[in-house]
Amino acid sequence: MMNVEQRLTGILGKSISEADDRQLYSALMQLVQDQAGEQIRPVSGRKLYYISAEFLLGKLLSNNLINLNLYDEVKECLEKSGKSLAALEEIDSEPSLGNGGLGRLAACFLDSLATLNLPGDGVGLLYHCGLFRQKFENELQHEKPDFWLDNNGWVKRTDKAYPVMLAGRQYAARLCQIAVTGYNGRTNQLNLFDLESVDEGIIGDGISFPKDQIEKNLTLFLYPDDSDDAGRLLRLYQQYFMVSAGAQMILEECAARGCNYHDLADYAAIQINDTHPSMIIPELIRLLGEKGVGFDEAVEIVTNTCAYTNHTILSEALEKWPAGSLYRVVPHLMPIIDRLNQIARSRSSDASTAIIDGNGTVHMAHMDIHFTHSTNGVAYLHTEILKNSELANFNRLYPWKFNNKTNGVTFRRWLMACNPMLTKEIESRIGPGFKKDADELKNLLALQEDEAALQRFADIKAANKRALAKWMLETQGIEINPDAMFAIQAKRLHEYKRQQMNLLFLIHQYFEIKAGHLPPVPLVSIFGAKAAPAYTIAKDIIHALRVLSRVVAEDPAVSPWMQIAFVENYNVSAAEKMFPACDLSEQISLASKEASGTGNMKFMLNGAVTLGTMDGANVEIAQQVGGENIYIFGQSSDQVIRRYAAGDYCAREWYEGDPNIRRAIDFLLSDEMLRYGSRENLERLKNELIYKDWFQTLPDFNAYTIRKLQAMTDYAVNPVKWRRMCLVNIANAGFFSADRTIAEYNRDIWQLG
Ligand code: 26V
Repeated sequence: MMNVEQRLTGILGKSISEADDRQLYSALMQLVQDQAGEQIRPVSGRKLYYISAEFLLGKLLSNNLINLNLYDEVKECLEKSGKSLAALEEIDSEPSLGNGGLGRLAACFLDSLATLNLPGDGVGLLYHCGLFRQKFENELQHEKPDFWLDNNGWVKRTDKAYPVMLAGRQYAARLCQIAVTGYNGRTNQLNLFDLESVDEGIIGDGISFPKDQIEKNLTLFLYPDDSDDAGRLLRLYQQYFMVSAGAQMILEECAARGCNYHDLADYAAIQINDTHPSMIIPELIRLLGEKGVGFDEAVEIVTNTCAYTNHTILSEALEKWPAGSLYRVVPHLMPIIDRLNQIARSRSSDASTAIIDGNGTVHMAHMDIHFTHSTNGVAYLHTEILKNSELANFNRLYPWKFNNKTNGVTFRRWLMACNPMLTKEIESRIGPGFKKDADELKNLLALQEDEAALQRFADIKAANKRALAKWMLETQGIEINPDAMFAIQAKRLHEYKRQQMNLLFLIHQYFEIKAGHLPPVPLVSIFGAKAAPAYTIAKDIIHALRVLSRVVAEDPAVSPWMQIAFVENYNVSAAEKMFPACDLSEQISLASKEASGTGNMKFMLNGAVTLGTMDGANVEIAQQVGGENIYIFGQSSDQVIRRYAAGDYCAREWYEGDPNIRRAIDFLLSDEMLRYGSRENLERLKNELIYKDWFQTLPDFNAYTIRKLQAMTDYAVNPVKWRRMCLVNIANAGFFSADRTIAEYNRDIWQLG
């Protein structure tokens, strides 16, 4: 067996010190791909196809090196020749094929499947530009295309293509693949389809482009703006392109392994990630029909093969399409969807469970629940809400289909790769077993009373905070105080996640500091968030935070006590710097609205304490660590659901009745804010908070403020207690390993291999 140095020089045709960084990067990629190729295993039995519109992979170089056990050797061998792995990681571009949690979850699942030696491929789309790159001009978000594909060698084009009919015309879906390595496991594939005639030259200002030229724009962007009809239609075209090519590929692979189509469910398990791939149900029925399988049998086969995961209860995010749009884009599917609707209606007289409602709207989630054998939510509370309120009518019809699979994250990326110091420290205390069996982290609990050990963990946190501060200065031009407490809220910008409540807290603190009521510790509030391009209020919230950041920074009475850093273009790479450096993890969604959250798990794993509502997986984090190791506040999901049902929430009463709230909201239009901010944006946000506040920020404001100040006090006056809380959080994070989640999916839904 050749060592890394011999293999690299073999590929390079020269010594490592003679090669430049680009050559080294390519050679390393070659080495990884060769090694990954050797871990490909033949499939016997059932194979999983995880079909998803998003896979938010993040950079792949270090991740693959870790999984293939090459990381340390490569790093050392490069350093010996005066080269740095970090410099090569800079060359690696981040595949930005996702928006947030849903896409990142899919990426974590692929990692765990390969690690657990399970045969499971991803199926999705190869977006040339993926999610937009965020730029700020005058503290306002602007969107720019991200040409990540241009210098990314991980994607391999194959010679396979599948014909797909869109609006009566045929297009070719080219299969491209990214190898997915497991940690000491097997190699699976991420199969991404691309339309080769896509033309990046049609991109105009920002991320604008003509929405009606399918042949040029189909796989250009992730989630093209769906604020108008043309954008929505394009999304439908994308979805069908993905599922039709995917379904053909799945049938072809299964047939090659001996499947006669009648026994498809013995060869394939298909997991439908949210409703974006739901059309795979009628498409498979159609294709099975072409193979000679009768309609009723095809319906049964597809039901047994497919399972559906729901990721949100927000009604605006539950996909519904006008039947007219489907007739236009996929006329050949509509007769099948009509028949499925008839079957659905024959199973229940309850019109609310129909696939096509009285207005001719097609409800994708309804089709999923009727015609798959499993519907799961992504955290305990979320699944309970699905069963008891949002989908109660379906739960009465098919109680056996509903199940919970609490989300998890891969510890390879979110601990080992992003926090090497902590990983090493854990390993020195409890051995390396936790890398494969996350539950072993529990052994850290033995260190709870060991003050020297607690100090060591605190030193690592401090070093990670200094590293983040350095990165902030170098890449964002923001200087932050590494000795302050770091509170981080990093996630997509959405009103239900309530970044605006954090904003109101910060304004409140600004007033308190100016009045001489100094906090127990200086606080650095760090944000990372992109807003959907057409989501006006979300952009207004970002604007207000960025403007406030400047107001605070230039006030010498305030800036020693608080700083606000809003990171530009938050993505996986930025996240990897932020999670290890966090003291307080902000998980402050309105209870009942965040299906799970996964950032909450990553912060916990890296030794942050959660400040959160009893929402999503926060509920289970609280259960794991115990109430004394988490800061919980706010209304319960039951209270929120009752308040919505009663329809009696009036934001204005809170604004008028609470002087602190009024002072904070009024400040949005103060001279200080208007100095840097835009009146139009700030005024719109102010009015939204007073007259709508759809996600009940104001009723939770005081509880949030009190809990956050309590956390700051504990941090400042009782460091040993604080450090113990951090340790208890790390020690109890094992439950949130995606390995556990995937093992449960496999046990209850897939039964692979
Ligand atoms: C999508 C949209 C699109 C239209 C505008 C409003 C809106 C609001 C939310 C969404 C989210 C779609 C589904 C999603 O990303 N869900 C997230 O899935 C994560 C993985 O299960 C979970 O941790 C997050 O709580 C959940 O929000």
